Amino acid sequence: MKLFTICSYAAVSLAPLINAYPGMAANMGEFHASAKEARQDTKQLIGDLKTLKDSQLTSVGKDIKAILLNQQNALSTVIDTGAPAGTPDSAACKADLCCIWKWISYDMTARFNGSSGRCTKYARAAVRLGFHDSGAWSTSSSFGGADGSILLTDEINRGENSGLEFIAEQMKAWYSKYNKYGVSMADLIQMGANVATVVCPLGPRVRSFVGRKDNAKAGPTGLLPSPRDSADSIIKLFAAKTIDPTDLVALVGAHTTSQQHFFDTSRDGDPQDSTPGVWDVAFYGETTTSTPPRIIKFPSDIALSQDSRTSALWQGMSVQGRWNSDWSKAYTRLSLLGVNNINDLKECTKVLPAARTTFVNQDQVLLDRWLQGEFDQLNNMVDDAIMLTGVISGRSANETES
Ligand code: HEM
Ligand SMILES: *[C@@H]1O[C@H](CO)[C@@H](O)[C@H](O)[C@H]1NC(C)=O
Ligand SMILES: CC(=O)N[C@H]1CO[C@H](CO)[C@@H](O)[C@@H]1O
Repeated sequence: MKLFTICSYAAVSLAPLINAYPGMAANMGEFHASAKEARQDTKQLIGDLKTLKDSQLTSVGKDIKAILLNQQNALSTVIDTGAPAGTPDSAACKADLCCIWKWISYDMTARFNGSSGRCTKYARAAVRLGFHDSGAWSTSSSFGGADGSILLTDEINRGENSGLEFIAEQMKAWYSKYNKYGVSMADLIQMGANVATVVCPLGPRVRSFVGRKDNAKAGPTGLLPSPRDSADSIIKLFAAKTIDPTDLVALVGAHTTSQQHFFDTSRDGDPQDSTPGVWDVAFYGETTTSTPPRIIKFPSDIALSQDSRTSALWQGMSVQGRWNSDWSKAYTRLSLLGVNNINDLKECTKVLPAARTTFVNQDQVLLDRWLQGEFDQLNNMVDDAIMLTGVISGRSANETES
């Protein structure tokens, strides 16, 4: 039988970058450029934190306020590696708020982790779903945001949500399983995004809060971006959600994991950078340089990489530790849009799996050929092992008898 031989390893490590961030000499140029940009940003408070006095804040309220004001990041290594306190129906589990979330985290992790070591299409779609639920909100909305409405109403059928159907079905199945334990759809969606992010190799482990309220009313329309929008309209659209250029540039970096299906239906499965399913920073650099033919770049991403308000930030974000830290703050804000009980939320970060700070891409040789346009049949198999003997049999010089 012909077997594919692994003859090239692309290894990346996050750890040295974290140690180097933010002030080490090598990164100083980029850091200063973006720090200057960042000073022009105005960090706004949202929800109940806009009116509560410091003396009224809970410890979660204080931490979220500091994250929103850019005074601390939202990364955490706090982890509970033990088994849950009991089965979901047990008294022990009911007595421990995060117990049910531990079970949910197990279910989600199994769904989000691909056998290639990359994260699956469910993981990527879960991150996008988190954005599309909370993003249906602006400062002039009296409803909407991270309220579960994308799945509790027919919001999911809006054109901008194409491609989210399968994660919608999965999330509704989890809701049916866990809502009886008091879990809201809004929290399930946002926890889903945070589990997905950290299951993607190199992804940040973002502090995760629960206690959002569901809303059975569809969110306001016209508040999600199109890939053909100009940089100016996207910057303004996000500004109206209190998301400044730094947060915006960090958030669109999620396209590093992406494989599009509907932007160009004739190229189903084509990725937005050379490493789909990996939470690396390749996307930022590759958006501005020439890349293999299978990679599709959204015009909106190119526009943001070039606009005078975002181009220096785009360059600065291409340092893994910087991006993960900025992502954690930006996503915390995004995940709380429209939430008016932030001070009453509870923290269950400890249920998230451990971050994976290194990734060895064992099938890079085959991936590289796929990126050049070979092996269409792999488009929807990149998540799972791409080392498929049948697919490449007889076609590759990089084979060996075994
Ligand atoms: C700035 C404006 C944005 C535009 C115009 C945009 C547009 C798009 C488009 C067109 C797709 C491909 C959908 C498909 O054809 O299947 C996509 C995928 C994706 N987007 Fe965005 N997006 C934006 C911002 C964001 C943000 C803020 C996030 C997360 C916080 C995000 C997360 C994702 C993810 C994870 C995918 C991959 C989904 C998959 O692989 O199935 N995007 N986006
Ligand atoms: C995901 O799978 C990889 C192996 O492919 C494994 O090393 C990793 O620990 C798994 N991640 C989680 C969170 O279970
Ligand atoms: C046809 C092909 O993909 N050949 C590659 C085999 O592997 C060597 C070393 O990894 C590459 O240099 C060839 O391009």
